[in-house]
Amino acid sequence: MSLDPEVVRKDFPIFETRMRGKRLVYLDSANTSQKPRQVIERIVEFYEHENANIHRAVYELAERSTAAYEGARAKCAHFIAAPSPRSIVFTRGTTESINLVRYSWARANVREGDEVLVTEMEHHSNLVPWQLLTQESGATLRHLPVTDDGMLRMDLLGDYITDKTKLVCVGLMSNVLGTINPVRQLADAIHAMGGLILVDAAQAAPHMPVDVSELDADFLAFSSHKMCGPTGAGVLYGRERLLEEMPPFHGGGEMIREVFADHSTWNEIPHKFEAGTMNIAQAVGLGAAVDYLHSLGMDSVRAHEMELTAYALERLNAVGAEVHGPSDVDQRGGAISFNVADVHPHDLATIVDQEGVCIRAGHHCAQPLMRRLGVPATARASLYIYNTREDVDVLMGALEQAKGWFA
Ligand code: 7TS
Repeated sequence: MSLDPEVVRKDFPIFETRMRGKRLVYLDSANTSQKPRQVIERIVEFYEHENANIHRAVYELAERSTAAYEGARAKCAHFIAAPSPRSIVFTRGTTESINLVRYSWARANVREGDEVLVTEMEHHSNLVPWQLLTQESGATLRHLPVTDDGMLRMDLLGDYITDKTKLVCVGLMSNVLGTINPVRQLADAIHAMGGLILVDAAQAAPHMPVDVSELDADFLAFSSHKMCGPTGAGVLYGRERLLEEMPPFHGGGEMIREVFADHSTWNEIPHKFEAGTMNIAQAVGLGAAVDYLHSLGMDSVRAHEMELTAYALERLNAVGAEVHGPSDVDQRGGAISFNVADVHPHDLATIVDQEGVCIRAGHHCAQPLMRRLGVPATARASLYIYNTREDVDVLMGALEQAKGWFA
């Protein structure tokens, strides 16, 4: 089933809003996505008909809210082909999911002399927690280099994944380069050494089918707000065996089984990791976002983005932009970073905004990658299900204008 972005657009009320009197051209979905009516209405419905705290009361209303929340968990499990909802922990988002692994699994398992491997293209969310962990534990943090065209140096794997490596932390899709990384190959390499792999799927989960078994991921993180869902919700998938063994993250209500004056015992997974009152409505909204994406079909979502990315790359090359990352759409998603000679990315973003076009400019929370690319910042247009060729054309017209101003 192919996806018609003009039809999809009609599900998103924000596109009725005009920007400076013009059509809203939203090309910043790698940052956060827009929300379809189906998700917005589900959240309203929850607050109007189901709202109560979860897991703690016997009355009918609390049973409804608990069913909505746990139903969302089951949807998320299905979305990434996880074997059981028990392996799905709700968090605030990718950043919190990664920090959960840092504080819980990694603190208990990574010691002085061990190594943690990240890549040169990680988002700060999948880098800074590992800097903090290795500084604290005396372990060594290593960075798998990136080629000039934005691919991982897989030829160096033998040097970077050794019997000292306890954890590999890698993004499935880069938020800057769009690169889809060979995560399964990395998983096989680290598993052969007895270590684990954590996959940052913040950019992949919204844009392509993700299957934790196919990837052989030990941990996988994603955020609701980048995939049509509300802010304040996200997922950490973990293998059940690992989650069972791991110490808790936050302490408080709901994550306990029994509490004594001086010690406590823990609830079963995944509740052991969900302390206090969670973002219930947001999790329910994430469940609705999963339903929405399923109704489109993740294969169709990916196919649409490949087609539109190919078009955007062709047009960017034609206006003489320097595009970073792979040129083959089989190897990349629709987050497209570029520089236009002599025009600072922030100026570009400001000029295209005059035409109602939203793009991001800056370091995209990937400063080490900017240094590797040899640029202080890039402009980034990122595509999603509601973007059309017309959106790309408007951007290109605006870029031509910007070039003219600085010529
Ligand atoms: N990992 C990747 C690959 C990301 O792209 C982002 C957010 C995160 C982690 C953090 O996600 P959060 O939901 O916890 O904030 N990326 C971007 C971006 O590219 N522009 O703004 C945020």
